[in-house]
Amino acid sequence: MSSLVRFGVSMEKDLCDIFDQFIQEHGFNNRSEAIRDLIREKLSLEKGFKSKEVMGTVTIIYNHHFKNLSENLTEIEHSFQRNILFSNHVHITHDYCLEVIVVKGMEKQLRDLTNRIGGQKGVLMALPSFITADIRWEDQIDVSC
Ligand code: NI
Repeated sequence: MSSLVRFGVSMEKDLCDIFDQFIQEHGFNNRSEAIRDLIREKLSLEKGFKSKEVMGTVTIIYNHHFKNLSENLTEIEHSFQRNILFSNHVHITHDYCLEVIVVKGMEKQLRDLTNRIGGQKGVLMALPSFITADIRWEDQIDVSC
């Protein structure tokens, strides 16, 4: 077993309250155990897909009042214009926007796009949802009546 490393984590109180609730509901013994599990899950999701062509969506929620955020998002999306088929924007409240970006390309590139968007200040969520573009649906779904 490798040695343990300790580090501090800062987060907004609201988010921490929700996280504590999550810990309780999922039966974790403490925050460290929950964080380790979430990190493993996230890393295993990212592993092994990077050389595949996929398509799907990146759903983002952000507060458009953050300085330069709208301009930065537009800039990022333009730099991935070959991967973005279209996007849709809904103003969900006075402050928050929901955007669904339909994407296609190598999974690694689409993860980079997702991470760049998710790393912007004011972005609450950048949720990728991809499937392999060459999936044979008849193998996956029983279409007989
Ligand atoms: Ni909006």
